[in-house]
Amino acid sequence: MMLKIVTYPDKLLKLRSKTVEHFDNELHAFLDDMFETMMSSNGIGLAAIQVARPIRALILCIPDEEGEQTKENVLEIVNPVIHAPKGLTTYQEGCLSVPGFYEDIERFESLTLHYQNRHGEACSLDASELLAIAIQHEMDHLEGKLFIEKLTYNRRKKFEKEYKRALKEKK
Ligand code: Y12
Ligand code: CO
Repeated sequence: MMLKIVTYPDKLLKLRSKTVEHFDNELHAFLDDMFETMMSSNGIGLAAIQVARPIRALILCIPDEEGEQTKENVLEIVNPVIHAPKGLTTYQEGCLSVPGFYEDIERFESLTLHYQNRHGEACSLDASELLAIAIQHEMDHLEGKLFIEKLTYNRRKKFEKEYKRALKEKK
């Protein structure tokens, strides 16, 4: 089932998401719906709060060398914790909840992630490049934070002006 994506400035996006405790069929169906929603929206990452559920779950589907995104490549990440972040890198980020806006954001270059899968099993992975960036972007959503909050004062002002204008034009 396709879910509705919450967009800025909806206050829901400011909520801190809660730990997932039940790894049941309802969670599995929700993760499947998140995947369908992300793929239909041309996204590579989606946090549960972006579809109005304040739980610590996110999905990622980083395109392979051919630029293909497949269900086999999807990472379902529940209750994640970052360990050993290293280095810094900058990437032009976008977000399905802030449509049409892209900005350079600085993140850690690599990290180890501890998390649970859809069955509640403990997992870990080492991430670098786009995967590491996407993990940090999506984990900020779990804290109620958006990438635009990392902009300098002047860039943020420019964003608010452009975004408001775009919203008006859409109406
Ligand atoms: C690097 C940087 C950021 C992330 C987080 C995940 N971000 C996305 O998946 C963004 C997707 C996105 C897709 C758009 O295209 C459509 O909506 C059709 C888009 O364009 C517009 O809204 C006009 C913007 C963002 C991971 C890795
Ligand atoms: Co986002």
